[in-house]
Amino acid sequence: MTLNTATSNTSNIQAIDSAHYMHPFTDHKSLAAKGARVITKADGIYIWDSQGEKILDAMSGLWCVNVGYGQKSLVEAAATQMQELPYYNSFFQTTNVPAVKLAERIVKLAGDNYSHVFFSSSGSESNDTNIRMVRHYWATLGQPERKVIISRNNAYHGSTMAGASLGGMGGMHAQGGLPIPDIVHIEQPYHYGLAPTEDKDAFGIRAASWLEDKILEVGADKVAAFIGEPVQGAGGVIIPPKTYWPEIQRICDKYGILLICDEVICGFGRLGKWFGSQLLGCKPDLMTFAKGVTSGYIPLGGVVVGKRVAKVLIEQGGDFNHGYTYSGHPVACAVALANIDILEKEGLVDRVLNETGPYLAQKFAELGHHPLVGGADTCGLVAAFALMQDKEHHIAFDESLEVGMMCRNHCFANGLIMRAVGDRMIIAPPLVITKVQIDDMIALILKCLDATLKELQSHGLMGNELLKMNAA
Ligand code: PXG
Repeated sequence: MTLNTATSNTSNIQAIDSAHYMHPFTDHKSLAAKGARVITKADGIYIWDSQGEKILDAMSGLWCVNVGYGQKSLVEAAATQMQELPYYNSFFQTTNVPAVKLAERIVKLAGDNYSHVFFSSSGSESNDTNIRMVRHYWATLGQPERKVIISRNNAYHGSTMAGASLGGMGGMHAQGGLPIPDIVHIEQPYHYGLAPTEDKDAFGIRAASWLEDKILEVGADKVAAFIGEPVQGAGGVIIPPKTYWPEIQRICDKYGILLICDEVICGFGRLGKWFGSQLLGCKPDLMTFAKGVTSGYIPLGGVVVGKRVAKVLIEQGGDFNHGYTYSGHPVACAVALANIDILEKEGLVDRVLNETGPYLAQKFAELGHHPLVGGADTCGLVAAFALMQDKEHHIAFDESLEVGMMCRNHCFANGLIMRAVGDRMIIAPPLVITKVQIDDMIALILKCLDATLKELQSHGLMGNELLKMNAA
């Protein structure tokens, strides 16, 4: 049976899927009951399922297909490289041309502060690398007790033991005895959720001050690094006030602790700059990347290493006993080079900054007039809003109603991929999206919001009805 399946084969694929394929982050009992949607092809910003349904992929796969689907030059780059040198490692004093070229190119995009790149195959692995690297850095400098890494609630830094520990997802910590030692968390800078009436800039400074509080609580001489996503992605697209990151930088500098920005989502143009930190006003010592570096066409990740860290590791660190079979994989690096070619030639990063990003911001501001929509906000081509039961009085829905899921199901049924994180609805469309396609996407979002509103009203769950129900 081929996977380019005809409609009649869908139920067969679903049966085999549920018999043999264990999916990530999935409740298999409920999936088996309805059957997985089988995605068979893709082009531009659209994917198709095995029933022939065309779906607007407003999540770029899983925040990664930055140049959109169907880019032939990426396929050609992979095929050519596979024929020439499909694999070789970089362990035993060897290297390969695509990895060298890509390291040089990423350092240039990152800017003056950086000199090296360490490659992995995913964001999770890269964050494992970060932990090993910062602890080795401090040990090399004669301060091995500087081990603690400070992260944030609801952060997402991957799903390995270290990645999930750095992350701040309660559901992940609850399984497998996490977090591992010496990782602590502070609250996220979620203005709309935590302090909607407070001045935004003042809140940004206050949220950053939680880092200083934690450093003092742990002891500055024990803190190795702070890690954060410039804009939190999987945690619900939390866009910090503009005062936040410069203040985080100031605090890290004050105590000499390393700053790690996890750019797995924000990197490679998502926010309108090559890296999110370039937009939001900080200069991390280490930057995690993955996803957009190859637009998801092939797995690749890594860490951009700042001069401060690289100098110590290279001049004094000796052997860094760490690396992966696929570090600097020639095929993945060749695809990344072709991907960066497209981003550059089509001017996609500037387009996000100057054209599609501002246009999306304007459209999301308009969405804010919908009765369900609270706190609509965008940054480049990530955007989110909260579904609110009574937005005038800032009353959220009861969590047990799973209103986000309700809305997401309407999206699914109407040919739109939009994610729900609790009651926050989030998008991150491919960077090739045009203004006309943004209009189409907004029209679909509105349709799904109206359908959600109707469903809520039909259950008497809007406005005063719900308040009455809660009081009863
Ligand atoms: N850091 C960040 C900021 C991420 O978003 C990772 C690290 C881990 O990357 P890998 O390649 O190991 O998956 C990610 C991944 C979601 C979702 O629910 C988001 C991610 C992965 C899975 C689900 O939005 N981001």
